[in-house]
Amino acid sequence: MTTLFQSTFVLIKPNAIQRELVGEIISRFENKGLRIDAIKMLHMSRDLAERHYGEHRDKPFYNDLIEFITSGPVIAMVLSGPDAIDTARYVVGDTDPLKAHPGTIRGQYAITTAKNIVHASDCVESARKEIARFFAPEEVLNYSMHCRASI
Ligand code: FUP
Repeated sequence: MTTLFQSTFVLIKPNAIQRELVGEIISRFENKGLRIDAIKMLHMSRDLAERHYGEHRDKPFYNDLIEFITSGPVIAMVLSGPDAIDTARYVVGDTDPLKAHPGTIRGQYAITTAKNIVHASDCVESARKEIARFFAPEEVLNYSMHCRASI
């Protein structure tokens, strides 16, 4: 299979910040070999939350999802590397923490789907849209990791 150098979008959700898991979560991605190209802390507005989760607007969990994601600060990141989209999803684990492997972020730290600690883009098109939704082009840096053989 061809390896593509990609960028993906990751969001650390409010409960992860409340539980002081930010360093641990970022380390998981760094240790895997993904590069941080952009990072910021923000409190999502209702409007931004509704745009981010627009595809779920007809689902029964939608209102709770919007309430939760706007309940406190989040950390938004752009990560890049070989097959970054699938790689980040692999590090994150299944949407349902009951199905997520214990070595994944959700497998280790989440107990409900509703508060599953972290979001990562699921495809190239979502990654492109989500990066653009949270970051201006000049906020996303492209640089080389001189010391790292794996990238
Ligand atoms: P994912 O791409 O893994 O974040 O999963 P989805 O896009 O399917 O879901 C987005 C968010 O909706 C989840 F992170 C949590 C919420 N959700 C629920 O609360 N209940 C569900 O049954 C499914 C999703």
